Parts: sequence; C-alpha cells; structure tokens
Amino acid sequence: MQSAITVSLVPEARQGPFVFHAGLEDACRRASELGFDAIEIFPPSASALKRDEVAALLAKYQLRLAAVGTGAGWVREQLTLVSPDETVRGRAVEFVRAIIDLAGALGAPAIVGSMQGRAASSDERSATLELLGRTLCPLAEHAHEHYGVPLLIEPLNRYETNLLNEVPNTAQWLTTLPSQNLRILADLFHMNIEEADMAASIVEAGALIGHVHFADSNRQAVGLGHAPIADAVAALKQVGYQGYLSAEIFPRPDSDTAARQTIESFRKCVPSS
Ligand SMILES: [Mn+2]
Repeated sequence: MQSAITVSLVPEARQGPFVFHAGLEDACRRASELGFDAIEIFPPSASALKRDEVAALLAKYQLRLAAVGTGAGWVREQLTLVSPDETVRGRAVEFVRAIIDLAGALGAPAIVGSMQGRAASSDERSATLELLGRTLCPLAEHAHEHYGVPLLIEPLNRYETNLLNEVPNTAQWLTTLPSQNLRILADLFHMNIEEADMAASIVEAGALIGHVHFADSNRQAVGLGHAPIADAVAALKQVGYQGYLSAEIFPRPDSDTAARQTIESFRKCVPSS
C-alpha cells in the first residue's frame, strides 16, 4: 500500500475535506517533504489543469498521481450523472470524461463520488441506480480502452446520497453491470457511518476495491478519531490491496499538522513502507 494526500484547487471547496488548499506546487512540495508517495487532486474542472504542468510537478517532487476527483461538477455546476434533465446529465458525462482523459493520461483513475447524485425518492432508487449504471459503464470502458485505468465509484454516507451507501452492496451492484472496469473507492469515514463491520465489508468487496480514502470517524487525520482503522487496514492487507491510502481529511488544526499526523498513522498501519 502507498500513501497519498489530497489537494483541492476549488475555491468553493475551501471548507471541504482536503489537506492542502494553496495550489498544486505548494501541495507537491509539502507532500514530498513529508515522504508521501502520491497526491490526489480535486480540480475545478479538467480544463483548469494542464497535463504537462502536472506531469512536470510530479516529476520535480517525485510523486505519483493517485487519483483525480470529479466532485467540482456537483459543487460548482450542480451536475450529476442521474439528473432527470438529459442536457444536465450530458454535461455531467462530459465533465467526468474530461477528468478521465486528464487523469488517465497521467496513469491515474478518476473518482465518481458526489457526481453519482441521488434518487428523488426511495421509490425511484432502483430506476435511478439503473440510470447510474447506464451512464457509468461507457465512461468506465473509455477509461479502460484509452488509458488502462479503472473508474472509481465511491459509496457515500446516507446524508450525501441515497444511491450507493455501503461497500458490499456496491460490490454486488457492480457485478450486475456490463463493464468490468469499475472499482470501489472505500472511504473509511463513510464506512464508519454505514458499515456494520468495516473489516468484514472490505473482505467481502475484496479485489473490487480500487482506492481508499484514509480518514478517521470525524473526517480528521487517522489517529484523531475513533474508527477501527487498524482493523480496516488489516482487512485490506488480507485481500491483497496494493493501492493508495489517500488522506481526504479536514486540514485541522492546520494542513501541516494533519499531513504529519497522516503520514505517522500510515507508517504505523503499513510498517513495511
Ligand atoms: Mn471520499
């Protein structure tokens, strides 16, 4: 397993759970100084970043790109992949596809979290999930065919969506879809709210887990809350997970302290690193 840390380049997400907010180079420099393996970027859109500049910064600071988020499509433009408005839905698909193209060219997957949207009511959940499957699969195939990377889908807690809340249910749902290229982003903060047993859920999803958001019960750095993170990491080892533990956390009390706490917790959880 490898360590990663988040940077938001979205002014509207200034209060969001991202460690660094002062630009990509600042984040790369600080991540590199602390010994992180990679960074995860939350950009305002794909066009806000130039691929060559990102590549140059990653090379300069000897970092890899862990993943790129698509949530700004929701935060800034209220786009979702299940909007009943076909035009909005089409814009959402294009927003995600552009991020797949940016991330994929740098060898990283895109993340669909809040862009999954929500069902208007519980009666409409299954039809909305079906629509989500229909919009996600062509995007996942695009990521596979052009870049050989998966597309990550993230179950969120019940306060953020009524579609995908639990890791095992999401794993089950993935097996019903035509694309084999979707993987689960297991966010330990969301899991701590929704799962009966985080470790058991990780074991159940097994090889379908493609990325991990490394956060404690209160969305602070691991070690500053009370979620059973050590058990979750043991379960990830058990299923042979070799991806990133990426800190998607609040910069509390400040970015540097949260980052330092994260890398210390990571080294405790993954002593071989
Ligand atoms: Mn997350």
